[in-house]
This record gives sequence, structure tokens and C-alpha cells, in this order.
Amino acid sequence: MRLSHSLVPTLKETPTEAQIVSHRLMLRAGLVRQTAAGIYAWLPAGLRVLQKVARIVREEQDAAGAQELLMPTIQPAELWRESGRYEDYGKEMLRLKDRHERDLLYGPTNEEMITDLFRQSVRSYRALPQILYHIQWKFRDEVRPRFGVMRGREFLMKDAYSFDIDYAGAVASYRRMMLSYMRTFRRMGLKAIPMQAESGPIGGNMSHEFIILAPTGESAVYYDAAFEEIDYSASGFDIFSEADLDRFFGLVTTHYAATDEKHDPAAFAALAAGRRREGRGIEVGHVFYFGTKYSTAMGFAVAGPDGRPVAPEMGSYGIGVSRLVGALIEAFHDEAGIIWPDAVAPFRAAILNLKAGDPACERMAEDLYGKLAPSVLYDDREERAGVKFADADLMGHPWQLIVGPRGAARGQVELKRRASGERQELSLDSALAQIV
Ligand code: 5CA
Repeated sequence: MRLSHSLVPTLKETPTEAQIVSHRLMLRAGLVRQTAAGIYAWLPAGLRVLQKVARIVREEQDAAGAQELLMPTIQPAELWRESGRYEDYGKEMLRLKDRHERDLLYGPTNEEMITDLFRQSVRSYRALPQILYHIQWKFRDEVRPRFGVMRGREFLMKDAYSFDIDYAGAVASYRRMMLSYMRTFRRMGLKAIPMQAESGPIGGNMSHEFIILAPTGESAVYYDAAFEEIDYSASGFDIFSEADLDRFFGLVTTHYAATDEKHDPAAFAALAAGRRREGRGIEVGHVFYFGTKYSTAMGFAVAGPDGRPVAPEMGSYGIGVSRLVGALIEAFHDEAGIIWPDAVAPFRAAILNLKAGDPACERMAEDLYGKLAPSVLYDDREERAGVKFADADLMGHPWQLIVGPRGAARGQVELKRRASGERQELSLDSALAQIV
């Protein structure tokens, strides 16, 4: 992308409405703009991050054997009347009427709809187990939308749903999704800790939240230092082996970790003093096992091995895809701006032409752009070098290719790594070789 002709409205000043660093930086770096309370437009650079996050989520869901589908955002009220949640969900649900006065709603989640899709065509236990997921916009009319995309009203979620014939199968699906989540967050450079959690309006009796540590997080969290030391997503677990899933689940659940809602001060106090950690965290994922709650309420049964009807055991598994963009910035920034991990950066690198109009600089910058487009941002604006440096740091590109008149005369470019600040003078070829 050429910055001179792009909608990347960076801001020098700190917007006053933003209380936390990720919200400030998302506005300042021109990633999003609010269009109504808790509702955001994703501008081109922001959308690229959102899509990279979604792609990692998708790849790890696929690797765990889940199938992608796409359910609509608008749902008929009848489905929710069957489960009893139409009334229960209260004011958080956005209710609509169509021209025929039929009750519709903008989906806050999809348990009812996926159960309905299953009951229409799955008749036998032989078709189970299955896990389905989609990445779709949700709407929850939050009382207090805040912190930008972190607690929005419209937000992008990955939600998956598992169907098993018995409890043992449901537990295996639940653990498989947990391992897949650890791998998903790890690939983004994040360390997520699974913590026991309340299941709230989704229901069920087994639930874990995946928490990223950050001082601005909405939940108070208590955990064993073991989570800082061990990488539980480490390869070595076969995600399709039940024995491996048991071993993984045993490992992550032996150590204490809970949000304030489930905190057990006595169990926490029993940890050695040096191992007790208290902090705050952001919930980036949440998994639930709720058994036959929806299948029973909605009259969904399959023929079991002995021919008798069995209500499938279900679970649901959410990841806050748009919230993750904010959480990533909370985890990766400094005073100058965002420091994107390579895996989710909107652009692999930025090319900064420090002297627009200078023929040698133009030639070199265009040459680099020709070789790297479309994965880089070319700052070809007629701006002072200081402005370009500041915006590149603010936007957080992992690499900066700095083209100035002295270097260009010698065929050299300066390569800066955003995370470390390290700079090197290199030939074009060596610079290109480093950033791939
Ligand atoms: N049906 C279940 C799992 S699919 C469900 O809806 N779970 S949830 O309510 O916990 O939401 C899943 C994830 O969506 C949360 O962990 C969080 O990361 C994200 N999320 C929830 N509410 C919001 C919101 N208002 N703004 C941004 N992200 C949100």
C-alpha cells in the first residue's frame, strides 16, 4: 500500500475518550474508528490485523478437526423460545421485527441455531463426534461498552460447537479445543492461562476462560507461577490422542489458576509464597461444557448404538477475534506505539522514503516496493523524516526499511527492527533477505 493514497488516519494527539493504551493506539495508528457506541469500522490497516488473527484461529481450528461453516447474524426468535433463552437473555439481546412483524434478533451466540442445523439432518450416533465453527459478527447490547474493541457491542467471535454421543466423548472434545486454544494464542506470541470460570448465560458445569495477563484487564486473576515457566502448548501432544489430551488437561489443571469469580483464597494460600501470582487479565477465549442442555430443550436426539434415542452431549468454545487485536496491543507496545508480533502485523515492513522527490531515493524505494508489495506499506508521502519515523513506530511494523540520500547514493538501505530498535546499514539484497 502507498501511504499517500491510503485511509490510514494516524493521530499525533492522544484521543481523550480512550482510557486504555490499546484503545488509544488503535485510534492513533488509524486502525479503527467508532461509528456508534461500541461499534467500530475496521480501516484498511486494522482489517489486515483482524484478518491475520482470524486466519491463525481458523488454521488451528482446522488442525483440531473442526469444520468451518457460516451461520447468519440474524436469527429467528422461535429458536430461542425453544431453549427458553429468548426471555432469559434480557436487554443484552438486540431484538428486531421484520416487515411481517416476525421477531428476529441479532445473534449474541449460536447454540440454538447450530443445534437446529444438526437436528435437521443428523439422525445416528455414527455421524458423531463433530465440531463445527464459524467466525462471525455478534451483537450484545452491553450496558457499558468500553475500552474500544475490547468490550464492544458488535464484535467478531470464533464460536465452535461440539456434538458427542456420550460424556467421555464430550470431555475429549472439550480438551481438544483447550489444546487448540493454547496453540492459537501461542502462535500470536501470547501466553494465555486457562482458568476455571463461571458459565453464565451459556450454562453448563465445566468452563474455562483463557486469560492474557495485562494490568488493564477487566478480571482480577490468581495463579501459580508455573504458568509463567511452562509452555503447555508445546508440541509433543497429539491433538487426536485421548491419552495425550488427558495428559495435557492434567498438566494445565494441576496448577492453581482462577479469576476473581472462582477464586478460592484457601487453595491459593496453600501455594508456596514465591509461587503466588496476582494480577489482572483479559479474557480472550471461553470454553463451556453443558451436556444435553440444548439438545434436550430443543428435542434433538439421534439413534444410539442400541437404536434408542440419545440426546447428544454438547460444548461451545469462543474466541474474541476482535478483542484479541486490542489484547495484542496491550501485550506489545512501548511509549512510541505498537510493536506487532510478525504473525499478526498488518504489514511485514514499512518503506520510509526520507526524501520524496530525490531521484536516487525514489528509485531505491520504488525498487523495494516493487519487490515487496503488497505485504509492505510504502510511506511515499511528502512529509518530514521525523513524521515518517514517528508514524512507522506508532503503527508498529516489525521492520522499517529506511531510504535516505546518503545510503541511496551507495546502494544501501537502513533496516530497523521495531522490537529491539536495532539498526543496520545493508545492501538491498541483504535487507530483503532478512525480512522474509
Ligand atoms: N457461546 C459461547 C462460546 S462460543 C460464548 O458466547 N462465549 S462468551 O460469551 O464467553 O464469548 C466468547 C468470547 O468472545 C469471550 O471470551 C471474549 O473474548 C469475546 N467477547 C465476549 N463479549 C465481548 C464483547 N462485548 N466485546 C468483544 N469481545 C467479546
